[in-house]
Amino acid sequence: MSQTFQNYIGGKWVPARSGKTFENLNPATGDKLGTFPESGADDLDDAVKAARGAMRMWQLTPAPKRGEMLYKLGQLIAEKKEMLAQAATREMGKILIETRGDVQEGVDMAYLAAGEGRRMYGVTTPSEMPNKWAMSVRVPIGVVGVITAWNFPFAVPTWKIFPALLAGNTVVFKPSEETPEMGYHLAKLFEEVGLPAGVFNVVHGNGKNVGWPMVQHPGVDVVSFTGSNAIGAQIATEGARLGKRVSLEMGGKNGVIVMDDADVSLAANAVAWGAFGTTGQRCTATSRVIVHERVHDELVKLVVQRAQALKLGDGLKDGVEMGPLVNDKQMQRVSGYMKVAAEEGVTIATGGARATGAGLDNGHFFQPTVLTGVQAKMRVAQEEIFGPVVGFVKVKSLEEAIAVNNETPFGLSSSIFTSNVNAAFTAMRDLTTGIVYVNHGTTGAETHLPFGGTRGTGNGHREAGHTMLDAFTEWKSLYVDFSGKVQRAQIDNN
Ligand code: UN1
Repeated sequence: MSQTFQNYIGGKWVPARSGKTFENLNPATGDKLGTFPESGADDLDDAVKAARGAMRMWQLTPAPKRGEMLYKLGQLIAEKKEMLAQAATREMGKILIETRGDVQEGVDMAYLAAGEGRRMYGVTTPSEMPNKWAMSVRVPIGVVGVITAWNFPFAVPTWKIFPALLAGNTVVFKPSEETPEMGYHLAKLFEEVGLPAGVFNVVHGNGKNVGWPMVQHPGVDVVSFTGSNAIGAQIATEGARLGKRVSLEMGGKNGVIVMDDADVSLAANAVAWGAFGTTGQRCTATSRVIVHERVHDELVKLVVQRAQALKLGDGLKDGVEMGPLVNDKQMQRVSGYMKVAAEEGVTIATGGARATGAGLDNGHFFQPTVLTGVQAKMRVAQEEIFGPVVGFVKVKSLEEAIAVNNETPFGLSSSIFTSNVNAAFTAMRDLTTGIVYVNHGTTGAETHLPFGGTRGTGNGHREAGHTMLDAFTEWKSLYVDFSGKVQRAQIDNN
């Protein structure tokens, strides 16, 4: 039942001008799911023109009205949650309870952004002069280009697209070519709620032919990107050269600290969920456990048990607990890190190889993997693997644990398990990541708090939460002088 899909440009469904297409495959079964336009710079240009054409009308639509549209969209997403979750599982592999969560984040984000339509607060402040009035307001920037990854094919685009639209920008969206169907569904939902033509556009295709022309297009004012550091760095460099606003969300190497006073069984469950959920393909995935030597062996034993008990398979099937990696490239990458682990003298306590057997042979399945004897500076403890692999680093104290956690090129999420309130507050103060959890794993950020990280994880921006509009608005300061005189500020007002 493979279907043919199209781009959504200026309110119309159109193929790529070149007529080229690509296939969308199910990573669990290898089945063909659909054919999508393999677009190029010409299609992108059409979409940017449509977005620029709709800009003025959309900016002049009152923000509460823009918000109402997002509210209706949220309701529609909620109604279609199961259909959307199944589509997401089919095209990227994670299990249904996780794709339901992914879609639910879209609902939450729609309601959050909708409410913001009736706030969008500016700041008023007194003027330093008599009979003069001053305030500052947020204004939209123009056309926002959105480029996202496949691991959260619904939630992450909504963190960017909903605030951008609410603020009065128009959007051109390039979904990941691994998850194009979710991009199609989002456009279809916007069409159904009656979003005016050109306000939201989708162009399918790869990074080279669509993403890069989007970064370079003079009609795109802001680029919001979630993906790898290598690509993010290129976008930042090019964006700086062209004077664009660039918001980047990139990798993680998230650590869970487990102290000797922790509930070890709780920590083991959290580590297993954080490391193997979404098959480890989250930027917030737990990839390091920084554990006090007194509870190390007990924790390793419990996490290994949980890893070995996980049922792998097609995420649409009942009882399956972990789906496949998204494609063969990821399989090569994760397998490659097993060689690195061996070279570094790390012990593979469980897993370490492709998973095979009934129902697994046509998919990209990898065994849940636990590495022990990892040292803080090893490549397996420093580089993002993006698979179901977690490494244990043994430490002797809280200070050492915090130092180990902080010494990576990334700074997205971290966590501490402890029953000592002083240790918890010390960690909250000293862990240098954008998100810190206490007695909770590294995944599961909520949409109404800022999302993002330090160091190589980003470039200072935070998505969602009360920071959701920052990447997508400029500040405008307004002064009104009603004194009837020329009043001169600062230097000569005595
Ligand atoms: C991502 O992996 O890009 O906090 C985002 C979490 C999710 C978001 C992950 N809500 O794990």
